[in-house]
Amino acid sequence: MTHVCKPFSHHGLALSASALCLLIGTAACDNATGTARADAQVRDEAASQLAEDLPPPVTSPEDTELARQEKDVFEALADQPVRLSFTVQVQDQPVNYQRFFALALPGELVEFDIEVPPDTEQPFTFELPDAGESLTGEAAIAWKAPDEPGHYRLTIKDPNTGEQMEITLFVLRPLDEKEDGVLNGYRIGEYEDVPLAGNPVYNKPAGLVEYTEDMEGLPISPHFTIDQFLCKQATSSDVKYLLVQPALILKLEQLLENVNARRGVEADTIFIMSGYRTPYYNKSIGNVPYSRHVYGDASDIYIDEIGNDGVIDDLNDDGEITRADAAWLYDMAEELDNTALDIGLRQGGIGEYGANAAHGPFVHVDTRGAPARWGR
Ligand SMILES: [Ca+2]
Ligand SMILES: [Ca+2]
Repeated sequence: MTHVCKPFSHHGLALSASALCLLIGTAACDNATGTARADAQVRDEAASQLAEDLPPPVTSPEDTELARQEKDVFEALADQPVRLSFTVQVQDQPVNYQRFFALALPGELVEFDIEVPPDTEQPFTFELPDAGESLTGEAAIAWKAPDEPGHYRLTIKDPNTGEQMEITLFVLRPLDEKEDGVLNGYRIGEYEDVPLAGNPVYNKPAGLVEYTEDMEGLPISPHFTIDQFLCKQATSSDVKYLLVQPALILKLEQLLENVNARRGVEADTIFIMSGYRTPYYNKSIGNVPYSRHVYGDASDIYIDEIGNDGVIDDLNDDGEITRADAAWLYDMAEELDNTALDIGLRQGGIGEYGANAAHGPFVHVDTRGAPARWGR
């Protein structure tokens, strides 16, 4: 096995590769065919075919209650700094948020590389309370994920500034434990065996995050919690499964920051009307099989800070709640997507949706890896 740890070069410390590794293996949408049109925004025919197709669930009183609960969670977190002065490459994605997350299969090595700021004197430390271990003197670790699916905490501390990054590692439940479309009593359905057009972003996921009730309100980033992305399907199972990709959360955090800066307000989160969908649920609402929602990198969203009333706010300040408010959010998402590659984010799809009997105006945002536009 090749270790992926890298030498800590910042202070010229010559630690061996093995000393740098920490291995704790045993521890601890609207119908696009009706509304989308081929215009300059639709990059190509393939992109338009990938438009998400079905309306999400009705906005319900439960959604409104959920929004209120989320508000409480984020108000409790509001005193903490959102961004740190150091960046960590978490599974090759740059992260400088005070809390974030990573996904791994049981036993998988997960890489964390600190981009140590210049003039750093004392070495960073890594603490793993679930494993009862702590290491100093490294700028990179490869963490061997525990064998048991669940969530584990890693803290990366900068003793020079007192700053720290909390990372939740979700050890996934392998999808091959699924029997007859059901995993631990929760219906998943069937993923497509063959990726669309051979594109690996449509590969069947290897595992899913195991969600239990004690994880309610568990933050995965400064402004999002894991339960915001749960599938809306009805179930009697105590255990649920979902997938939420770090690339999507990085993009939504940046979008929220941009929206707040533009509006001069501090919305605590973005309302996630629909995040993960099991293939079973996705099929039941008649959506296209290769929806990005089943791969965990799509979200149907709106900003609902004012009133938390389950409806998009008057983002364009014209005194009305209309599709123009979704258009305002679409423009913000597009502006971000157009510069995504420059700031370490993944490009993806954006769709605009007006209100109908089932839902208010919203925008679809995903991180499929290439631009796609629809809905206008
Ligand atoms: Ca509202
Ligand atoms: Ca408006």
